[in-house]
Amino acid sequence: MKKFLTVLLIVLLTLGTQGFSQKKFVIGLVCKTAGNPFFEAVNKGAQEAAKELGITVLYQSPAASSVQGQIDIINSMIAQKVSAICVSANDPDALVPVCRKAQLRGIPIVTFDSAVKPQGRKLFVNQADMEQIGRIQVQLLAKMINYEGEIAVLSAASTMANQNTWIEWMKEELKKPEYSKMKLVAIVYGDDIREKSYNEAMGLFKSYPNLKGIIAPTTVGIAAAARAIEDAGLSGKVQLTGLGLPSEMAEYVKRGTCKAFALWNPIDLGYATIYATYRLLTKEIKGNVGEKVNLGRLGERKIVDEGNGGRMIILGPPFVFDASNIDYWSKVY
Ligand code: RAM
Repeated sequence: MKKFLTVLLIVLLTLGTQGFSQKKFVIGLVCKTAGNPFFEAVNKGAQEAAKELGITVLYQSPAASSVQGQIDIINSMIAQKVSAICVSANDPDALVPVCRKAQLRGIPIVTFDSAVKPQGRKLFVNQADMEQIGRIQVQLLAKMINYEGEIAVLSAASTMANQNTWIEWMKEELKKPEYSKMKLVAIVYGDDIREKSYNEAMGLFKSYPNLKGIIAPTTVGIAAAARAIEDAGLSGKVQLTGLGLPSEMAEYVKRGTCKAFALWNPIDLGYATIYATYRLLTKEIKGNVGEKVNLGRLGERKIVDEGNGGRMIILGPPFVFDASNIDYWSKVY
């Protein structure tokens, strides 16, 4: 009898730890470039979510912002049979075939930050409203240059969907009468590579000696442009705004090289992306419009129609950083 009870206990304990425990999901997190502090912060939030949910997140990015590099990573994740893949895409179209291949094999694709086209994914976790992000950067720069003068955009790669959409909204904003004396003279691409972005900024100063301001809607680009402005002795002459990491921009804000810029919380973005993907894997949500998604400490968000056949959730509005708050935020991300 004693022996029987011992065996029963062992069986129950085994069932308790294996049979009844949750499936151990492995989620791939594919970012645009390795070594970009923005994605390091995204991964921090992703790992926080993974810990809370008891799952594994595999963080991988190509060395440069390469499209083929992302395709290769996704292919190898498919071969490893991961449970799902989250991607910030270097190209919205070129990644569609490999994303479809994953989905055909039962591996859902969730894009975040920079989406692939709707036919290549289940859901897009969008940091903030695209229109707002685009417009706010023009509004910030306009104030700095008194609504007058030549301006340029220093973007990431020319194929990146998030930057391209924001630039379209910048152009829309610039159509308003209050900006009639501002002229967008150039859009250049630093590919989210520090040195290339720096050189592109230097090139702008040469080609446009009357340049009054730069908008860099990329954390790599804005920090590189700030360094270029200072190295060229143009602080105060060429104004700068865009999307930056407070930790990288603090010194430039303090020296007045960049008076204000915007962003959202990349840690929360990574956290939310993993939570939303987990909810799909556990079938708590299907990814349909109107469904509520529980995002852990961030609360709930509703899935909305993107208007192009895609489905997305939006985290919140962009946030503006300036001398009044940079100290606090530079310690967070
Ligand atoms: C860069 C990347 C990323 C973008 C931020 C603002 O780090 O291009 O995709 O969202 O900038």
